[in-house]
Order: sequence, then C-alpha cells, then structure tokens
Amino acid sequence: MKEIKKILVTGSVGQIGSELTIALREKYGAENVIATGRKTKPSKELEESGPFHFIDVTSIESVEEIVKQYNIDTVFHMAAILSAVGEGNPQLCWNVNMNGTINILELGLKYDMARLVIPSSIAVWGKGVPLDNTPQETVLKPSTMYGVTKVAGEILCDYYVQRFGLDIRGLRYPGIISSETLPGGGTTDYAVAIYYEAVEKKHYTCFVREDTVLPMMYMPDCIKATLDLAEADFDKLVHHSDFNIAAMSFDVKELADSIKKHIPDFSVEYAPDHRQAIADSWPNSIDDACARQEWGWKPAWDLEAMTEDMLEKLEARNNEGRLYR
Ligand code: AKB
Repeated sequence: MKEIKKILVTGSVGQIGSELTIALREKYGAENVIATGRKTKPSKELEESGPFHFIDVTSIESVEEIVKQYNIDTVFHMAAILSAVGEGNPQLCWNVNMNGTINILELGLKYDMARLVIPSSIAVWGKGVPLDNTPQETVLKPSTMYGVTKVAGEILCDYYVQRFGLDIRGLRYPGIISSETLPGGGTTDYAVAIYYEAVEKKHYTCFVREDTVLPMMYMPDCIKATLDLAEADFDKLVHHSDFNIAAMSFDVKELADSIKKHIPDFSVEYAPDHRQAIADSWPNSIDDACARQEWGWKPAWDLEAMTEDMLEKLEARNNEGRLYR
C-alpha cells in the first residue's frame, strides 16, 4: 500500500469538504493538502490554512494542471451535485458527478496515484430495498439522478480497482449534520436547517413530514470515518467504494424534541414539498457490519449529544451576530 503524501481535495468549499480539508491539513501538513473549488469563495480559514485553487472537475485539463503542479498522489473527490439540486437539473448532475469522477479515475491511473477516496451516498437506494437495517448487498434502483450517478460511480470505481489495481475507497454517506458549513442542495438539509432556525427564530417550517426517518451522522463521525477508511489496510478490504456506514436514525419529531429540551418554546410546522418523495425512497436505517469488520468503523455521536453540541456552537455564533458567518 502506497503512502499518502500530496493530497488534492475537490469540492473543498462544500459542507464535508471544508471540514475534511482542515482535518487533512492537521494530519498530513497544511502544505500537502491542496484545496480546490468551482466558484464559491472559500472561507478565510480554508484560504489561509493552505493552498487553494479554483478548478472545474468536468475538465480533465483543469484538474491535471493542479495534479502536475503539486505532484498529487491522493485525491479526496468531494465535488458533487446533491439530490435536490440534481432533480432541478439532472443533466448538470450527470455531467458534474460522472465526468468529474471519471476524470479523477483517469488521472489516478495516469499518475499512478496512491489513493482515491470517492464517496457515495444513501441515495444509491430506491424501490425494492428493505428500508430498515438496509443490507450492504441489496438491489440498487435509485429514483434520483444523484442516486443514478452514485450507483454508476460505485460500479465504475470497483471496475478501476479490479481492472487496473487502483486503490480506491468510498462510503455511502447518510445525511451529514454540521455547525460549520451549510449543506448545498440535498434532501437531508432539513436536519441542519432546523438547528439554525431554532437558534435564530425559535420556529422552523420543515419540507418533509414529521414522521420522516432517515439515517444521519454528525460531522466529527463523518470526518473520522473518511480518514479511517482512507488509512485502512487495503489487503483487509473486501469492499472498496460502497461501504454502508451508520451512526443514528430519527424522525423529525424526535429531532425537534431533542432541540426543545434546550429551547422549550421552539416550534415546527410541516410543509412537505418535492423532497418528500426522495426522502421516502431512502432507507430508515442501515446495516454497517462490513465497515465495522473490515476497517473498524464505530460511531461516537448520538442524537442527544449532537443536539447539545450543535446548539452550543450555533448559539455562541448567534450571540456574536454571525450565525450564518
Ligand atoms: C442529499 O441529501 O442529497 C445528501 C446525501 C444523503 O447524499 N445529503
């Protein structure tokens, strides 16, 4: 297994990418982690903590320029169009997610890279899947273009592992909840927005029903899972690009109730929109036994601990008048 030395992070301005980049810089050295984004201005912290460049993942030349300039041997490919935005523009979703992924795979091959980390999502599932404790191996029939690109991406990654021996890893992220960067255009975004609005307005209008249950994870667990999988012993991996991982599952009422313990006059109303059908097509809970066995995955955060931490951080920022930064 080759050593990780020079890392490229695509989508580093996004919800996961922004915190992952900082964690990678702490672990591998700031000058060894090259953050990239498409258009959105990076935060001060991201820009000042190490190299940052604008690239277009759909253009192989644009990515290759950075790969050559920095001698990149590892990529964390976080750039993607998520489920809700993807339904608004399926063609864009296909272009960014599929061409972005194949460009990273081709560059991985051309430059004989040490490691490619290419995440997937719970969006791979759809009709015909058992909704409770969804198994690692089951039918993958997504109902969104985002899901289609994630299924195709997983299969493509596994093909490059088997055909060319590339070292590729990926996990099926559940909804990720964080206090730092807002998510952009996913179906699970309500589980982040509810905290911000609870702190700002003590009221939230939720775009999915009260009884909607989805698998979720707090950002510290998400970062840990991503770093641990990246460093796992390749020889012990049976799976590569499609690991189920789970941390917690709850419906919106349980989420609201956990917030009400800290903000008793918080209220929620429900106005389900087109995202309800997407949420209904995804599992309630996930069986992550393979991730636990093959690379030791174990979550640390549950709903109550996450709510306490989220509210503490958001309330501190709100008191300084910079809730949304
Ligand atoms: C989305 O809601 O689209 C994402 C995901 C589950 O991959 N958060």
